[in-house]
Amino acid sequence: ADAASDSAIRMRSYDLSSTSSEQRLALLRRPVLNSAEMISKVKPIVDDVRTRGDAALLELTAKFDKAQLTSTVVFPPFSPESMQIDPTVREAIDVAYANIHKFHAAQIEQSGMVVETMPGVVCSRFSRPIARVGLYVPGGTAVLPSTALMLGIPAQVAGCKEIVLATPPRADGSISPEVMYVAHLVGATALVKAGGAQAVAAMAYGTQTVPKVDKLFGPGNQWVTAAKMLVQNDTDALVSIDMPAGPSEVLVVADETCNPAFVAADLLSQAEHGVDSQVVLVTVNLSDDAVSDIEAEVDAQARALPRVDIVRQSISKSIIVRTQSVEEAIAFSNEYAPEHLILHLRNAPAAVPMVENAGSVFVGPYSPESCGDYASGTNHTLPTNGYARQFSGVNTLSFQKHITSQEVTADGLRKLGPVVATLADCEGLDAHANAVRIRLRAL
Ligand code: HSO
Ligand code: ZN
Repeated sequence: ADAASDSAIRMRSYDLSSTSSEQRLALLRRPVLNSAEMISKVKPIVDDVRTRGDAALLELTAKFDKAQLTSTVVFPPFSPESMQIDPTVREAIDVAYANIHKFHAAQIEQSGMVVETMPGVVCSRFSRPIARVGLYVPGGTAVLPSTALMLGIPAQVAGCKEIVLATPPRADGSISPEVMYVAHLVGATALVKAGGAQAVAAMAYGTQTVPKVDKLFGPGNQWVTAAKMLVQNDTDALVSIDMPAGPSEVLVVADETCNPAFVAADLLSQAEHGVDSQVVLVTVNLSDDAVSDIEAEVDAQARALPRVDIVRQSISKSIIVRTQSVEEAIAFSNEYAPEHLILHLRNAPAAVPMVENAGSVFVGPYSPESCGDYASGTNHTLPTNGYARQFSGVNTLSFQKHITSQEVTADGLRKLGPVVATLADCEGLDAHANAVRIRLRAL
């Protein structure tokens, strides 16, 4: 064995009580992503697809995905052969679909909101689906039918009319049958065999065959993320995005009641996503021996993983932060604002009310992140990079917008009109004042 595979697979350890405020900030930081540089790299690709459409898309797919296609888009109904999957996998997808559908259907507002702000002044708010949505399902080192479920189900539940799903094809030009099956379940109206920045550009601007969408969703590598940010800023594209995405993360809080093997397994499930995955363990009053037990489990379990080479790199960049209390641990977590927060605590539910910033929370020893990644019902498209401070994960509302409305009666205008006219006078906008006074005079 070479030196690299001999060395222990371990995280760096820090004691929060003896770290300076500067060090603490460093612990909270994610590795820098050079978004400006990435945007300049994806710009030529995006421009090429925008100007040359399908021809550019086919060339880029041949170049990056090694697939020689003659057409990029497949419309439903999808052929049964393209969706042929193992029956056990099909059943698992069906259970996941049912749970995710149930949780996201519950997020639909049953009735709009109606408020009479003054007698005769009725304000209301109601939701409408975003008509055309583009869902990006990454390919790369793993096939991700789960991401197709997480993006497709809320789009379906919200009632989006066009659901365009893009994913990179395999070298033989096909899409994994699991992703095809999910595309069928969620009612995708078009399937685009393209990946990366080129897929994002195709959906943002539309091509001869790819339908143009109003909002783009989904995780992706740096290229996909940069392309989403670029098209979002182009008023010609007139497209919005779900959230700024970065490498996936987990923060695990563990006290002396934790099972070290469970904690290690949770850390590794996130570490295997990619070499840039962020894994943080925050311990609460753990003895040196208890920390060593977790470290030994991480090392042993990691060595048995097929993706050990990825895990070795992500774990070596990950940290253990030692704290003295649950309050201190959750305060650190709130500052870090993790995408996933797992609580291995004596009384995990009692810690949930203290959580201020997190994408999704996993409460207690039998709630691994994997459940939320696949099938419990919650969404796995969550804010990373500290954006859990201000962003929610993808949910049914992400596929809707709200329209407000007001209806003012004559009596209502008698009361409200003078207020509006006064404010219009104050801003020197006479036409605004006139629109009210002309009516008040007619009353
Ligand atoms: N943990 C990932 C989602 C995922 N896991 C997909 C497995 N498949 C980011 O939240
Ligand atoms: Zn995962």
